[in-house]
Amino acid sequence: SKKSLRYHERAEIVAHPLSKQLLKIMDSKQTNLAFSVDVTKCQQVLELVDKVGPHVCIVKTHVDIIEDFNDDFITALQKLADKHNFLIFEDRKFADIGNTVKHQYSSGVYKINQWAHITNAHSVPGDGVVQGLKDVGLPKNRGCLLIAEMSSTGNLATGEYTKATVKMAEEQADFVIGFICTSRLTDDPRFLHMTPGVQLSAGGDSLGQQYLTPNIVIGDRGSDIIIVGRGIYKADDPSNAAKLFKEAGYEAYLKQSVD
Ligand code: S5P
Repeated sequence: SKKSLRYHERAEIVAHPLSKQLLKIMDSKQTNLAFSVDVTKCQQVLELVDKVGPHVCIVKTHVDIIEDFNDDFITALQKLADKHNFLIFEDRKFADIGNTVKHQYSSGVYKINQWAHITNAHSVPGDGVVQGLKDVGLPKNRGCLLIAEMSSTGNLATGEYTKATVKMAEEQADFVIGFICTSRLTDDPRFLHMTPGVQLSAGGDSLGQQYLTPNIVIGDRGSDIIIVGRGIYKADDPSNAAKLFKEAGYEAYLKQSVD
């Protein structure tokens, strides 16, 4: 298992203001939990986020699954982000040429760069995808995660692809703040590692998702942030479930970090 710096120490080292802000939130709220609120009605999203907000550093959205999406929803989500002190991450997984993703990020119905602190992209198009997003993201102090690995069975983001993705991030570290991954990929403390596919016991779903526990992800695999969807929003008591994930993730962090 790999040792890492404490959040407050990393907050001093990182250059991107968003990474600094995120690490400070993680330090003060004692959480490395990101909540993936994958439900399909605005009201459901907002109610869940208000309950779970005290326990998380990030709320991750898939706005394109929301049936009654409207601009008031974004205003309400931003209010909750202020109230509970978390960042908003739109899990858009951009994967086209630079010129196209630039418009997908800033135009259309969702105008993601106007409200999402963080978004993410596949590295498969080459670094033009980052350049395009950066054009309209950096002026708003946004940050991007590159998808270096995936949690699903049979995925192709492995080996040389993962390595090339890390290199792409290193070359554009003014905008790329970290990775979606299943384990730590670099010891460079600037990069935040975020791992989906997390439940309180290992397993999977019927569509290829694979689950690891907070202790394995943070403790053994050296990731920084656990991303949890169904483990929280399908629970009878989402707030209590989030509290359990928060405690498990934070305990694993304390065990593997150096003071
Ligand atoms: O490789 C990945 C990358 C992502 S961002 N595997 C994933 O599962 N995700 C996302 O994490 C996925 O789109 C979903 O929003 C969340 C996992 O949800 P859960 O319900 O399985 O915890």
